[in-house]
Amino acid sequence: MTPTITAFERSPDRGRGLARDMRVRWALEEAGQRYHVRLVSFGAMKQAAHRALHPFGQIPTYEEGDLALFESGAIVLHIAERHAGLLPDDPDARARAIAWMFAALGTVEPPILERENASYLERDETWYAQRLSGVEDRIRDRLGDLAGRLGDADWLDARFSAGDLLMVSVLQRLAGSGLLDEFPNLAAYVARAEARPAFERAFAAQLAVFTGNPPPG
Ligand code: GTB
Repeated sequence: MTPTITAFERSPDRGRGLARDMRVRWALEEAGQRYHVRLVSFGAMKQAAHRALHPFGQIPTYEEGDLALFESGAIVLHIAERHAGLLPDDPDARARAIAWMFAALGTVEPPILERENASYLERDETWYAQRLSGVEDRIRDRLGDLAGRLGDADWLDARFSAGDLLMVSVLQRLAGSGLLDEFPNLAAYVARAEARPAFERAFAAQLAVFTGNPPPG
């Protein structure tokens, strides 16, 4: 059965791929799965019909037969568990890949989101510069540890996995901040992931929502 995901009808980033439907699209492309996309407006996201799928009135959601899921991490894990390509078969390697998924969402993403929220909501405060500097130092701590672990490797644990997919999705949110450039191996890691054909297909598909030029096929 072909799943249906939801995405913004109009994303504030205008197709830069920063909204969280992108990680789900990317996982589906890595898994070689076709999918439908239902675009939702900000108003519709808060209506009962969408809240039945997503208790917090957000995107992305994932529907497949009787199954309805929310939370991008849970959706990527579901796709990875049911299709080859995103989790290793070896049980220990699989557990480590899942640990990296949690690390991306639970350890690396929070200070990055804190920075984003501060820049949206607190930019005009007198103490903004000091707050930003503190948050950026916390991000640097995480990036430094991650860069140390990645070293010269291509991926976090031998082969590309859903752990890399989520970690890269999180790091991409630093685009334009200059923070990633302080860690050349992490910048190269993101670029390597973005060069994957599955990423390129997913990116083109989400961009097409804004340009009105659907990719062929
Ligand atoms: N933890 C949830 C998950 O991982 O799925 C978080 C879901 C979430 O934050 N969804 C956002 C949403 O629906 C879209 S992705 N927001 C609307 C609302 O809460 O009312 C966050 C996002 C939005 C826009 C950009 N952008 O334009 O750059 C980037 C990221």
